[in-house]
Amino acid sequence: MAKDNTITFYDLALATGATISPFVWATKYALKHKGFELDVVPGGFTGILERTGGQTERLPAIVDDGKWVLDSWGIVEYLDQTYPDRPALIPHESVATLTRALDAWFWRAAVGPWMRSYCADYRDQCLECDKDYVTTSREIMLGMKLEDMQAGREERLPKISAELEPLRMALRDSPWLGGAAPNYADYRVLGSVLWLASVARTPPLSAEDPLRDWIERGRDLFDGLGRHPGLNTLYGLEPRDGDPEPFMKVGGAAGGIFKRNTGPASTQAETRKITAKA
Ligand SMILES: N[C@@H](CCC(=O)N[C@@H](CS)C(=O)NCC(=O)O)C(=O)O
Repeated sequence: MAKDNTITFYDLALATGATISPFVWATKYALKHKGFELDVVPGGFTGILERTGGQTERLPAIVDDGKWVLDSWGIVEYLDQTYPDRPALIPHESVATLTRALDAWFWRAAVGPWMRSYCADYRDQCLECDKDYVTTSREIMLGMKLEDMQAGREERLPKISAELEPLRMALRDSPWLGGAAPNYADYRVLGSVLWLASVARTPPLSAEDPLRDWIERGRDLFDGLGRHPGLNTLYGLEPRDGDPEPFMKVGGAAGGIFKRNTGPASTQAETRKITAKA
């Protein structure tokens, strides 16, 4: 049991002191959701293995009263199993399955493309001692020089934003992905958004983006956990002529599951349109 209600948390941070990793951000939120205080062990990418006494090369990692727990998902499972009387992170097994699906989609649609659009910014904001390692490892990962990969992002950013419509639609009808209150699904996606805020030196989202409300409420949770002063501004993306709209106006894409069939009066207009003779 956590002594003094405190759990040791191995952070992964930038020179600004802001946490960088989506996994580490999500885990910070998970620990706070369970009501714990964090005893933060600071540090960047260099020397994780040494810092953790040989326990891990990857973060997050926590130590709960001497017990090491690794991996963001492993930590969430541990917290819910060990502290079942505290608010659940994954209140039902379906939330685990759906959260994995959501996270996989979000990485493919957004985190990957954003990484390719901000990889040099990412490196530039790292701790001095991390810069060589981050340059080399990320250039191998991305298969290109970071500056070359990042170039031309003005072209890509509005398209990435437009891909986020499924998330906007889900949050149109619910304050949180968890329903009336946030759960690990919210923290998982929010963790990636905060990673984005830690690296993005030019805004990835429009000022009017409907996601802004959910993001900002998420940042306010737990006494402003997501409001580190080192984070960059997320809003201010201005599409240029010919760019796609960075988000759809309300009602624009509210078909299928989002359009409730309450009888013919609710569908007549659409039926007429698709049965009209040319
Ligand atoms: N499956 C792991 C993935 C963790 C992970 O890949 N962490 C990255 C940070 S985003 C890391 O520690 N990287 C160390 C490095 O790049 O050397 C989890 O969910 O915790």
